[in-house]
Amino acid sequence: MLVSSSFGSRPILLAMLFLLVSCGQRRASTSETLIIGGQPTQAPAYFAALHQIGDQEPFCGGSLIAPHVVITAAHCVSPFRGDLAVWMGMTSVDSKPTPIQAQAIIRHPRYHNRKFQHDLALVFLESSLTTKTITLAGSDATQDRLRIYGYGNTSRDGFVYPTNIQTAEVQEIGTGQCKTLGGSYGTIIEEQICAGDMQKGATDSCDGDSGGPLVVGAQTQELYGLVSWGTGCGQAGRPGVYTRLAPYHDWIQETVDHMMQGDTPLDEFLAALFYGPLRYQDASGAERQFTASYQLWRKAASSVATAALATWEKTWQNGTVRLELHSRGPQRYEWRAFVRGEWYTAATHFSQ
Ligand code: 4AZ
Repeated sequence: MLVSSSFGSRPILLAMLFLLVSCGQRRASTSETLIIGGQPTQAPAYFAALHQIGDQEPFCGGSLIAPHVVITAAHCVSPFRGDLAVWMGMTSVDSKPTPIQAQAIIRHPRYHNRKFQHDLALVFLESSLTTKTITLAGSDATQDRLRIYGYGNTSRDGFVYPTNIQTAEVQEIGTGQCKTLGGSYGTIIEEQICAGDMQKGATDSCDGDSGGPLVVGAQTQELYGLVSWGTGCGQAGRPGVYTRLAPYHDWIQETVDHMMQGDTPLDEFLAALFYGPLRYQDASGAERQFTASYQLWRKAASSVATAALATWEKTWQNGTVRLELHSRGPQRYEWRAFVRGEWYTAATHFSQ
């Protein structure tokens, strides 16, 4: 997430960024300087390149922390892009492994999309992998030598995306010092890490590196943080901001355990499975879109007698989860869900 130094111009900057990214991508040629001060490398086995099925380019990074779980930034999956998949351990976009689809996604419940705080999410994969996972770092001491990996922008003042994954070393700047840098840095909390090269801005993460790993250790790497945001890229005195993982170890462990044991709270479970927008054509042919946010679950005796306007189905650990949209008069909808062997009624939000 790129943040401009002046708060007021942020939406304009983001809109411009979007336009530039969507129309102006070009690949780095070998003669150009790569990442912000990085170099091409072999992708670590745990590195996940997030992409939308059918796309040829990744838009974010992630890390495999369990055979079926990738951790990434919440802003990478917010708003949800439907049909998310990962390429594991991919070193070059010219040589892609088989994509693995995301089956469910859980964002941190306190993720704040304006302050970019609690910027983490768990992506549960359709098939579990035998690839090596990365363990979460135990240490919480300020780190001099940290390493980043990603397919993000390699240019300080334009948009140049590399064919080969890039890596660079960055240095941690204490949270207290980072807060004094002003602008958006004033919102930094202990659950975030500032890292970069304060003097020269020689190395940094940038747009497209988001969600990717910030690791500690040379021989055995451990996951210390996730690329989150920054004010520009590779500017002196403007470090990159990362989600610190140590404060979230319990949340990560519990969330993974609950999903695997099948006792995730119902509304959270449904939102995790139906993470993409639910599209439906109404009687007039207009497309409506429902978001994956469910509330007020009540047990229902059965499904309603009327035929559903639309149904969506997902499987999770051999069980089928079914969502039905029913009509209750003009512009009035009722949701029914079959989950863990019972029918429920629900309220959901819909847009457009
Ligand atoms: C981004 O937009 C982004 N310089 C990530 C990291 C940094 C800036 C922007 C840090 O994904």
